Amino acid sequence: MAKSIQVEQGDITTYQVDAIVNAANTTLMGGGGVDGAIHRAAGPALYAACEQFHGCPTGEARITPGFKLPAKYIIHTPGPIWRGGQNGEPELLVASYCNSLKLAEHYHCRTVAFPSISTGVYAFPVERAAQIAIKTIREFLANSHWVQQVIMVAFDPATKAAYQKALLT
Ligand code: AR6
Repeated sequence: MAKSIQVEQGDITTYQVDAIVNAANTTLMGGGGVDGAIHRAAGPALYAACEQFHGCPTGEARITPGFKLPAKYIIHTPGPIWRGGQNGEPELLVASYCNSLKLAEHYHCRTVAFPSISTGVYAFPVERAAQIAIKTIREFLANSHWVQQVIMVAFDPATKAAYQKALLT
């Protein structure tokens, strides 16, 4: 199977892939946005599994089962909070994508779905985030063994357009 990056609009909690990524916070104990949607859909066992980690630093990633989700695994990564762009935000966003993909590779995942990390509550400008995400995923796929297909799942048309544009550059 050829490696690919796809951009789609949808609800990431419905994706039947090996792993979906959660745009979490450093407590890993749930929140709003996509994090809230994933916790609601996966059920309370996810909360109990996340408790064991005692949090996660920004840019790192942790893995749990998917529980009630169609996805086999959930990879949780706290992306950076945008504070003007001079505080390491781009590098931390690269780290979130990279460390999530490394975990997916380690767990032999072939298909991985990402939400638009940090561009909701965390206010990272979406055009810039999309360029960073696509570049990081491309570089990772060039050397991956297990990971074959990465799907960027946008929740709204403007986010989808930003990732489609990044895919063409
Ligand atoms: N499927 C795909 N994308 C979604 C879904 C969904 N079901 N729901 C929302 N999005 P955000 P962040 C999109 O705010 O900026 C949480 O409270 C959303 O429209 O979820 O990384 C955490 O606990 C946006 O495009 O994540 C943290 O405290 C994108 O997902 C904080 O928010 C990311 O928006 C993390 O903020």
